[in-house]
Amino acid sequence: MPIHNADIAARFEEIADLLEIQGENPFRIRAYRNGARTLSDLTLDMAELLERDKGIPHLPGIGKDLAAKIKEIVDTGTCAKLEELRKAVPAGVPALLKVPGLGPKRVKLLMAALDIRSPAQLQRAAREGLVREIPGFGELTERHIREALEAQLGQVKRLTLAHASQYAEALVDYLRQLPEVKQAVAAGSYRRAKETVGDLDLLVTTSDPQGVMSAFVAYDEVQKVLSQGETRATVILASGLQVDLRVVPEESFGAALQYFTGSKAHNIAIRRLGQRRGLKINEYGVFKRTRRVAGDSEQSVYAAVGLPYVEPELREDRGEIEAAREGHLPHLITLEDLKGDLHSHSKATDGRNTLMEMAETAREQGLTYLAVTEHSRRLAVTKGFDPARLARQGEEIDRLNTELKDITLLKGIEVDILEDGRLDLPDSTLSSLDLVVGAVHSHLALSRKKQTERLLRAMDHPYFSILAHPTGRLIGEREPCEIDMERVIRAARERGCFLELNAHPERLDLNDIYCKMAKSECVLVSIASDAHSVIDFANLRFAVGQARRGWLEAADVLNTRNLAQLRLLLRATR
Ligand code: DGT
Ligand code: CA
Ligand code: CA
Repeated sequence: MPIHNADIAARFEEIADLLEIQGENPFRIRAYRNGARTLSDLTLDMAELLERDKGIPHLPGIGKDLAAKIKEIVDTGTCAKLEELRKAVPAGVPALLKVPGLGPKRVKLLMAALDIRSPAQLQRAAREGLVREIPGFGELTERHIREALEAQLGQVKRLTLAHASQYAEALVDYLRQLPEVKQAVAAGSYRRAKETVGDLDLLVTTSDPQGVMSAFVAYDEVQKVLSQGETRATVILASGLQVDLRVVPEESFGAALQYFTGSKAHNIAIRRLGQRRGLKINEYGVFKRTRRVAGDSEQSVYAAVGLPYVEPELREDRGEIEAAREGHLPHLITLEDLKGDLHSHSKATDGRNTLMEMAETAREQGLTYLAVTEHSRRLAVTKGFDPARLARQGEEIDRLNTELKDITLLKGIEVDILEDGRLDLPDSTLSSLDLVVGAVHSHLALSRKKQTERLLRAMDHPYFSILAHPTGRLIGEREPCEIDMERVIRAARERGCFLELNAHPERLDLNDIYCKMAKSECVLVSIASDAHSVIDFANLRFAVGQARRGWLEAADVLNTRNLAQLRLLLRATR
């Protein structure tokens, strides 16, 4: 196996990580990291040099000691120092370092706080909610760790909500049209509108359980039947989605729906409330000793423990039970509350439809305004706008607005936020627009401090209105940028600008937790399609689902305002 510079650099990084976990001298740690960086930037191939007996040249950060180790690694694939360190730390710890998002600092904390020494132990702790309790970790970090581990250990393949919905809706429709089926619904994380779905949990009431079971496993898309009983079956669809189907008696439907909607944490809390009242709650009903006291509807289950109905999106044991008890449940936003959309693209840049087509489709979906926000020039691949093209589009929008009925196009831009927080277009250009949406598209890997300050500086511009897809994450593909979101949200409040919840199925950014954080700081959220074609407006419903998971009400969302109110709010940001 040929050893490349990148391999040597990786060994050095590993040495540095292990030294850091051992609490070694920071100076020595830095020496290995510097050496690794020099090697990765180098075009001279070390193995080749050594093979030709050239020796290792003088390089910044590579002294005698590291040069000897380079030779050792080229010759043997490893070095004594690394092997010694690997023996000195518990066997699972190097694997912990490979979990995305975990560096030596965090691994050290995990070892100290929870005595975690392997990915399997970490997974257990994350599932039990212990990781979030460690100072500096929190709920979101715990979730990222859990998801990274699941992906790494290859245990589940989670689909995005939008992706899952295509399969779920077709399958539920298929079941509903069977004559013997009374009710068919998808419960589980899907009903809670979680951004990714592990498997689908379907519930059916019927006069003929056997008939439903046979029809279910005979569904076109079923690729594999994992199990099939009298009232329960599990299959895998061609898409890879696993589906559990349960037939439940009608008098248990509410209890089953409540149980299988979850989340597990929410259910445990509800059951505990029941226990205090001497009630037993399970998927069959609510029981006092052996007598059924509730369970035909979900309302009846909640009523039995003294609570009003709790919307599925809230059922995560994140305070909804206390809120329900005190009568403070939010009145969640619905898709119909949206009056307009504040982020869209057209053919003029990287979209696929004309402004007219976009406007008419938006109107058909009940929207009364649509902001056109093309990319700015820095994003050359998208044919981003310079000031002249932006001005020309402005004239076109004026013309279209005289023709359009019941919908108004707003003049906007999705201006690129440069690495230092400046915007890609001058104030003189931005000042002519109705709104300015700012977005980060490059340098996503800046340090937390730099990335945060970059956003704060961008938001400080006098014409900045909305921060688009604030963390830059792509679900299952790209981790969110390192950002101090609390600071960003507080800055948005002080500055009087807004944050976006982008409806692109892989973005859904802000996520639920950050939406709730924004709400608690009274920062309005713009629920925006980021449509690049007329079909993308349909994604708004997934963003509304995420917003509901974030406890948002219509009043917490910017684009539930009518056009006149919106204009006032936008003007006030200046
Ligand atoms: P997923 O499929 O990973 O996206 O997430 P869920 O929430 O759909 O979880 P799943 O499919 O394992 O189970 C569906 C629901 O069934 C879950 O949300 C709550 C309920 N459930 C499952 N196992 C348990 C359990 O052990 N205890 C309780 N109380 N509820 C459970
Ligand atoms: Ca599920
Ligand atoms: Ca399941």
